[in-house]
Amino acid sequence: MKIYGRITSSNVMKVLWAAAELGLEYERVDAGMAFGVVDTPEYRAMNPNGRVPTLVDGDLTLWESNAIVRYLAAKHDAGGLWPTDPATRADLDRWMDWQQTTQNPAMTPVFWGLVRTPPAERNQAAIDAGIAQSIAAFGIVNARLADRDWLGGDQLTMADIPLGPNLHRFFNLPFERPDLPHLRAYYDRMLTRPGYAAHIAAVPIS
Ligand SMILES: N[C@@H](CCC(=O)N[C@@H](CS)C(=O)NCC(=O)O)C(=O)O
Repeated sequence: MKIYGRITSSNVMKVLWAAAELGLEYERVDAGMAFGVVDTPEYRAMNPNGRVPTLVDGDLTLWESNAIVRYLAAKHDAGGLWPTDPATRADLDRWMDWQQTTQNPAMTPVFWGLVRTPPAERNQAAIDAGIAQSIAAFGIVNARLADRDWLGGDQLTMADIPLGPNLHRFFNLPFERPDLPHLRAYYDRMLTRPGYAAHIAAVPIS
């Protein structure tokens, strides 16, 4: 199995954490930003978006990080990370879609503004709007976690993995956050997972 993508990408981090939870062996190929690769015809043939991550597993070439997490969980841990009951799985799929369509777009201007833009060039209004939207989005997760340790209940599932990288950014970027005790306990729980510690918490936010 081959995973294309630089380790600083939040979307690559999801796949690396999932692979660690599943105990999978793979070769990782640096790609994206300073590494280039993503604009080559060979890479575009695998992933026409020119983005990372891309997974190659035998005859399957797959892009979209959450689809990759879902695939790996289904292939290697059906009944565990990937629940077999359709209603249970739909509940988790919903959180994964929400991460891509609601949570991540809120955090993107905050991350880009505070980490990848020099102070003199920052759009503070866009950063502030992103912070407000991120607090609102993570407030929804905080409420969900009032009676459970993980999004799906008392076990880590595939649905928790996509939130991992942005949760680390949320708690470590320099802005004011309200007290979100269930969310903070969730992040602390993630930090105890060796795959999260190695592939997300230990990687500089850059
Ligand atoms: N929806 C896609 C987004 C992929 C994406 O935008 N990846 C970013 C990194 S997080 C990227 O490729 N950036 C350009 C680059 O690294 O060259 C996914 O979840 O896989």
